[in-house]
Amino acid sequence: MKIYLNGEFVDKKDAKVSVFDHGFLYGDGAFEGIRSYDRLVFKLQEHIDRLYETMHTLMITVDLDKKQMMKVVVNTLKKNNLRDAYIRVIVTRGEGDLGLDPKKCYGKASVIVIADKITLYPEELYKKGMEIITVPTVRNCPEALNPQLKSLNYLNNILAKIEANNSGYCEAIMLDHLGYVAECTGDNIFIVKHNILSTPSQGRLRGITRETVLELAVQCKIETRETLMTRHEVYIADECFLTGTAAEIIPVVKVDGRTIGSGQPGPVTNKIMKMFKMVTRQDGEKY
Ligand code: PXG
Repeated sequence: MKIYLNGEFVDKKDAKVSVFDHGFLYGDGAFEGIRSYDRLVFKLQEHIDRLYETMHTLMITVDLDKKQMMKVVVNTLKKNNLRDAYIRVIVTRGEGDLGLDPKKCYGKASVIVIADKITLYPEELYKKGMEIITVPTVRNCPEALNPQLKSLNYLNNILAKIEANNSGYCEAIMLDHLGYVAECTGDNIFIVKHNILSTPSQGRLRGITRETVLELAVQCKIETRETLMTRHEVYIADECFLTGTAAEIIPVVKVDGRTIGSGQPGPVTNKIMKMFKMVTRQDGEKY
């Protein structure tokens, strides 16, 4: 495996960053998770745009412009000869002293691109649907650490994941600081009620898979809403599913012990899953 590290491709065993890198010391950095299907990188421009938006707010600059960054992603895939891949782009603040002050970082921002495979949930759950719970850890409030930032500081989500794991579940709903449904630990959430597809309007990452699903729904004339969502609305939904680059689209059939709809993946979920599979193999940056 060849990893892109600050301008060169190195072997996995040599892909190392300094212990003084503030990405390591403080989670001070940004990242993206991208997928490619059949030698097409899906929504590459959108992922790179979001990466640069996170970097803009974190005030991290890199030597590469967006076009060059996209080229690095494509070259990493070519170098590793991967047809279908999960790509992780990481930008850290770079090396500094032991204080948290970014002003004292003397190093350049580090840019790392890894192309590998990923499976988040067991394959059978994509057919049967999964059971999830709501966990006590609340999603970061926007005034503290905005969930729109895809930063290297993911402890909020990791704490929620630990709570899910401790209760025997592999995914969990996180509420926002007001008690509304925000998202899951690494996925956005959708519900279907009376053929209307809804997803939380706030407190969550603006997921690129989420945006794609909203577009696909419009294409097949399904009404969509971005709205405040309560747990009650999830419990009484006809269908529920989660979306994310790593997870793709996965049906949910039980939430906090309440069966959702028929207890099986519903027709809207199945339709959106089918369309997503098609679009990911048709659109994208060829390599
Ligand atoms: N919400 C959060 C909090 C995420 O981290 C998504 C939604 C989905 O966004 P996209 O743009 O991918 O549709 C994400 C991204 C993991 C893992 O191991 C998950 C993500 C990122 C990194 C790791 O579960 N999901």
